[in-house]
Amino acid sequence: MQLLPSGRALTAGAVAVVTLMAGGSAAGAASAPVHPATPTGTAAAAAAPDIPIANVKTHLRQLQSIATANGGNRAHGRAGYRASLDYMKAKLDAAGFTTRVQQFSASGRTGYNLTADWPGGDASQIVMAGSHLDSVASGPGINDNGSGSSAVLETALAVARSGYQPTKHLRFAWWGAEELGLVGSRYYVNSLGSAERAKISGYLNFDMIGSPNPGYFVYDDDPTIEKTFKDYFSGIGISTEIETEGDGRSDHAPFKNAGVPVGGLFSGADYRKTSAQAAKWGGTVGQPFDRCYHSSCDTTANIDDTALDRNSDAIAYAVWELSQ
Ligand code: DTR
Ligand code: CA
Ligand code: ZN
Ligand code: ZN
Repeated sequence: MQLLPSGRALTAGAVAVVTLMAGGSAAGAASAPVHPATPTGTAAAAAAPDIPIANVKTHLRQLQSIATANGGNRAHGRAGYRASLDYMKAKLDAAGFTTRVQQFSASGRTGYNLTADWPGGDASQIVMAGSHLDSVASGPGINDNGSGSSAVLETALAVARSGYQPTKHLRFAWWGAEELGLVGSRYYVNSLGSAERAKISGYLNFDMIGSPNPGYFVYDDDPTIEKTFKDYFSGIGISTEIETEGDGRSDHAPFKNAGVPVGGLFSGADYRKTSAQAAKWGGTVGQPFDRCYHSSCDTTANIDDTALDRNSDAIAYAVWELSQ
């Protein structure tokens, strides 16, 4: 497998594309055997780009500033939530996405979902990646769930930067009122109708992916999605565990209940890390994966950069792999 200067591996097909574009012959330039494109010019698999952790952390700092300027939180129905959504939407509009804001009511307050469609791809095969954007009222919610929201945003921006034209259609989403009980995502799924729901070939959920004492958990729902994530992590030498507590605990649940294949990643919340887990992942035995879960200390200091980086790159890998 050929490596780019960045050290990232290229799939054999992508090597063929790079080699051909450089004027070399697909067969002659790569160390691994490369299957030259067929005469019909079948598109080679595109390799996901590295997601710059610096960019993800810039989004986290913005969300922190928004919370600080709005009573210390980004909760449903509060100014900090809408300001968080406006930040995300502005980035996506500038990058060429078709964005939509969906309004709903919960607990007597107005809530909002944000979706961003990347133009092109087969509209009957929609790959979705999403995360909840709201925090609890007691804090800024930087790990829960600024981490997922920022990583999904940066993956969407990487799609735009690379000019990726997948076979399937890409839609990214940021949900409101998850902390009230998956309200925004459930409202979205229910509002789709059965014909639209049937077009969603998979929904990938990211809720807490930068925990300070991190674990590497993969949702055990759709086997193809699960394998995609596990393949990524085994490729970088990180062992994973199945997320067994996740059923019903985040925004993949309404999609799963509607028959949509789902998957996702999780770095842990208030459960404590075992010695066996610390042996493979490092960190602190007996401490929670995130001791600031649902607390005011869930700030930009409550993030493990390595976990956030690895999970962000895994998101990009899965979005590219599942949309080819
Ligand atoms: N309920 C989520 C956090 C959470 C707890 N367990 C899991 C498992 C899988 C995904 C998310 C979670 C929240 O507080 O937002
Ligand atoms: Ca990265
Ligand atoms: Zn939460
Ligand atoms: Zn959450």
